[in-house]
Order: sequence, then C-alpha cells, then structure tokens
Amino acid sequence: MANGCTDSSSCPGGICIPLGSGTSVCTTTCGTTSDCIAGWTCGAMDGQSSSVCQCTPSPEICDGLDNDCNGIIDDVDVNHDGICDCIKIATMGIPGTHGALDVFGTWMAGRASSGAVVALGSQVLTADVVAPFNIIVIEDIYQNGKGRAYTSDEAQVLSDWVNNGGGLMTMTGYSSPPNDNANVNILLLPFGLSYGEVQILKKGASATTVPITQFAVHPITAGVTAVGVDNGYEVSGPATPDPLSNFTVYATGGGYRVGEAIQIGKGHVDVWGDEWITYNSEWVNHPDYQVPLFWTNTIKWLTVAGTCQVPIPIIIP
Ligand SMILES: [Ca+2]
Ligand SMILES: [Ca+2]
Ligand SMILES: [Ca+2]
Repeated sequence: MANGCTDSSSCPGGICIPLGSGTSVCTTTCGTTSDCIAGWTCGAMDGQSSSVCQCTPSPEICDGLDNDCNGIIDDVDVNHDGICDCIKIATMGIPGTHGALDVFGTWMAGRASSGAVVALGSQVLTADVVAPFNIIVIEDIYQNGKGRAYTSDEAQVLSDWVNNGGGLMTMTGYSSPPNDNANVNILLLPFGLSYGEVQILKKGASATTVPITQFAVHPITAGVTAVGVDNGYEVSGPATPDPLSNFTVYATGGGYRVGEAIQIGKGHVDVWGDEWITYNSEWVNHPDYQVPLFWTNTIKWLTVAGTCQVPIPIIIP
C-alpha cells in the first residue's frame, strides 16, 4: 500500500490507483470490504475489471481505521517520538520501584497520548480484559506477598490474545529466589518459554549494572549498543521451536540468554531476563546505555503489523 506509485508495475501483486489528491496508492482486488484494510472499501473502479480496495484520504486519527490511506491503521505520532499516540498498553503486576517511581510507566504515558497506560495490577485475565490492548507488559507478579498465582486458563487467554496480534513483554528479577519466576512462567508456558531460577549477571563492587552488549540483528536492538542488567534470570526455550514461530535470541551476556523475541501467530512475545531497564538509574545515570531507544524499538516490534507503526526518530526525545 505504498504511496506514490506511478503505475501497477510499482505495486508488486497489486494495482496503482489515484487517491484523488494528486497522489496514487497501491491497492488490491477484493470480493468484499472485509478483504480491505479497515477504513478502505471494496468497489468497482473505472478501468478495472475486478472490484478493488479504495480509500478517500483524511487526517489520521485514533479510530481503528486507516484514514490517510497509507496502508497503516492509526499511525499517529504528533510529537514524532517514535511511540504511536494511539497505542493501548497495559501493565500487569507492580512497577519496579528502585529509585524514582515507575520511570518506564511515566515515560510511556507521555508518549502514547491517546492510549496512555492502563495498570491491570493483579486483575483476573479474561478475553474481554485483554482485548482492548495492543501491548501488555508484565512487571513484578511475584506472588509471595504481592500478587496472586495466575492460572492456566489465564495463560490460555494471553496465548489466544498474542496469536490474534497482541504483543506481550515480560520482565523478571524483582525478587530473590526461590519462586521469583514460578508465576510468570505459568503465563509463558503456552509459548514454550520460561525463566530459570538461578540469578545471573550480578553487578559487582562498581555498583553499576552489568552492561549487555552482545546483540543479534533484530528490530528491538537497532541502534542499541548497551543496556544494563543486575541479578537477572536466564531465558529458556522454546526447546523445540514451533515451526510456526520465528524466534530470535536478541541479547546475550556472560553466555546467558538475556532477551528473546518470538513471533507467534499474528503476535509477538518478548522475554527479557531482568527488570533494571525500568529503573530510574538506568535512564538517568547511563549515557552509555540506550534505554529509551531500546524501549521505543521494543514497543514498535511488539505492535502488530499494519497498525500503529510510526517511524522511530534518530534521536529519541
Ligand atoms: Ca494510516
Ligand atoms: Ca485511524
Ligand atoms: Ca507519540
């Protein structure tokens, strides 16, 4: 659906049609409007033997439709900060509170101006509860004295939501062993993923987090050369990769898997083996880390293709 086509040869597998505003756009043939991107309609067009998906451009707004006819639904980012303004993010559990309160949540809320961030806390997960969100970030759900044990039914709810296009990110390391990870591992089970129970990458006497610098090529790691970890847990799985999933170990440190990203169905799961990327010290005291860029990349990758995809700026504001 790239804008600016000159003729159908510049639309692989598609057709170049005028938008009526002096520009043109690639489109496809269709049987009904449900074959088209939301906001487009299927209909006859002069010069075409088959019905084609058509669009009348208007300014993009957060309404679940592709208003400006560029092929992307709700791609609004008024401040050009790289976080789609229409994105709907939820957190589960308790935010990291080492240092200033919930730096990550505050940062996100300021950039997703229409969607903001909803704190689900320990709310029971049902299909209706998770359906509104593009992304869910699991923070501290350590059950002992903080939350509650999640169930396999709730894991299935999350799994269905991911397969349908949801983006799930988990973190760990908020508590010492044992059982820090038992609860989040319940929710990761349908994806064949888990955290280990042995703490890894403990910061030394320098009192600074262990820099993670070994990154695979992946959208999450683009432009990132270092982020910090302390007392994390290794990511494991999938033991036998699902042939339908596409997984990348995108970060390693000390020989351990620290970050793993998996595409499952239409959705994405990102498992990070630590929580310090939510802490104030890592955002403020580390010009050698790219924490905001790491998060901006992560949010974009977690967001389902074709919706709320906005360019990431060279400098993250
Ligand atoms: Ca659009
Ligand atoms: Ca829209
Ligand atoms: Ca924004």
